[in-house]
Amino acid sequence: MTQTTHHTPDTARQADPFPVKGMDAVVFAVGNAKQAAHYYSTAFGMRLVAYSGPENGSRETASYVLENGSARFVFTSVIKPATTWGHFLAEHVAEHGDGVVDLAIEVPDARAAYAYAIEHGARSLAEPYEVKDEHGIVVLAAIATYGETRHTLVERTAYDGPYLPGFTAASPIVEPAAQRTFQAIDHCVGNVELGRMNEWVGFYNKVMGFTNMKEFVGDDIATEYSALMSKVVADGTLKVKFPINEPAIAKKKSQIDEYLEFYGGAGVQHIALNTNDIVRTVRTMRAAGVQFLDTPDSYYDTLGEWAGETRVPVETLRELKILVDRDEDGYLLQIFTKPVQDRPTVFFEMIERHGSMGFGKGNFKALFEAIEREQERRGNL
Ligand code: TYF
Ligand code: FE
Repeated sequence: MTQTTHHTPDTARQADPFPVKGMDAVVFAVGNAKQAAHYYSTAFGMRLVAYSGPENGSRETASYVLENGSARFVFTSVIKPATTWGHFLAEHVAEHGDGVVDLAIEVPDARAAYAYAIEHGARSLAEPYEVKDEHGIVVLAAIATYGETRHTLVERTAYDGPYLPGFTAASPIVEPAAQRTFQAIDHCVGNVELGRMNEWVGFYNKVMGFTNMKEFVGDDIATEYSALMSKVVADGTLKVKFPINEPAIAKKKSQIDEYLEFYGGAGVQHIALNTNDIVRTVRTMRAAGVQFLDTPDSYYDTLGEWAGETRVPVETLRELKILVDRDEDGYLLQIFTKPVQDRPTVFFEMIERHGSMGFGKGNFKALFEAIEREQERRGNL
């Protein structure tokens, strides 16, 4: 069953088969979580809120929990593998480099969500279990998605601690900026192997009852310039949005093929983060050394003709290389970082929405040309 969601459908509220509260966390397995926590504090403006490591009883792994508004990232690295989980994480980093192991979803009832998912064909990675400490109880379960990525289903209604039982509260690594650089996770994108996009879209349709959003990149755009196909699935309230990309056979080597080659298979490609002041966000992040994709001046010369007026003067957009897209619902401003590790794999998007619930389809040409310039510089085109 494939449905198309334009806005929140009325039917979704009546009988949501898989209710979600939102993204719980994006969990990264990295080679050096201590330094990653520093980068996401100083360059992305996040705040360290919780920690687990040898000092509080976790001898196998160290995990740093960073937040910005409702967005939560967890960086885990292995100190000394002892269990299956430690070995899995160590091998994950060896094979994929720094990357996302878990797109954790907060649900009101983890047992019910897990049961629904398994009934509808999900592969189990962890049956529902409880973890508890003095802050309360969290119920967790996990199912597999593309590549070696998982969705942990997190029920935290009986818990008031800093992240999960076993974690202790921690203070920011540096003095946090007065204003946030971003405040929520907008969407999490997966790259899957050639010809498997529809299979994974079907997975989310069946296993989570997610429906397809109207924006997609099909054959037409793919062969013209993008070298990828893309569809977006979302829960009925649009709090969790997962675009899925696959490579397309085009004139040039697909950026998705480059990712699959260097990541070693399917995985998370980019995380988009909501800001309500993208100009301030980009200035702050650039000043802290974050590198963004370039956009040629020609993009801004014709911008007014099709994008119309936005909150931000074109000259400021041009200065900072921010992209604009407009549809019947409104507009959005967006920009993409370069990959944030040496492998050309995971990157981030900053997005400021004004009505539009799209993903920047109008920018695909400019964006993909910018990505291809980078691919060429890396010798992968
Ligand atoms: O999430 C999206 O669909 C947009 C567009 O390699 C996009 O951010 C799609 C594929 C890609 C980069 C951006
Ligand atoms: Fe995106």
